[in-house]
Amino acid sequence: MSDSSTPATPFSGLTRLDHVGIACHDLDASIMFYRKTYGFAVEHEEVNEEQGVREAMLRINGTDDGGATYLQLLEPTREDSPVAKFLARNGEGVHHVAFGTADVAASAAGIGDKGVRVLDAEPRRGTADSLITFLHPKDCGGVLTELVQSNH
Ligand code: CMX
Ligand code: CO
Repeated sequence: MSDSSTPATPFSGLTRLDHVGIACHDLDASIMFYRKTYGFAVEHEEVNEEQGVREAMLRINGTDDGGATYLQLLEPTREDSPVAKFLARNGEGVHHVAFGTADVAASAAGIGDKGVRVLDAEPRRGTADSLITFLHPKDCGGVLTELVQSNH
């Protein structure tokens, strides 16, 4: 039996669900839906020009490592951005899942060794100065997957 107070870290270094990313046309309307329907509050809002998004993080629950699990609502800021392309093709809905790690570069390197394409050679700046990278959805059963090293 493992000790439930010290969860084992899998070889990938991924230890929790950090967030589910949801593509939307209108960030404010989407925030309002989650507030009215579930009572979820925005913890953080920003524009990330590199990723081409205006976004809000809604905190759902805390986690064992002192981090938290969020919904990330994403509105595109330009037509050539990943989220704009996704919306044009699929409409609003779940865009990606993101797993938390204490070391995004190490996790990405290990996962890359399994034959999964890592989309960023170097981790990029994510929400609230986190470090992020993405795995190609075609190598992950159709799921765009993000790895996040949070800055807390
Ligand atoms: N989930 C699942 N599949 C997806 C997808 C997604 N979010 N986005 C694209 N795809 C699929 C498409 O359906 C398409 O499949 P088919 O070839 O079977 O038709 C294929 O991937 C290629 O799609 P595309 O529209 O031509 O898109 P690109 O190849 O130009 O880009 C991707 C796809 C994943 C490389 C790009 O979206 C990317 O780099 N994403 C990572 C960055 C990102 O998403 N940033 C926004 C979020 C920021 C944040 O979380 O903070
Ligand atoms: Co994300």
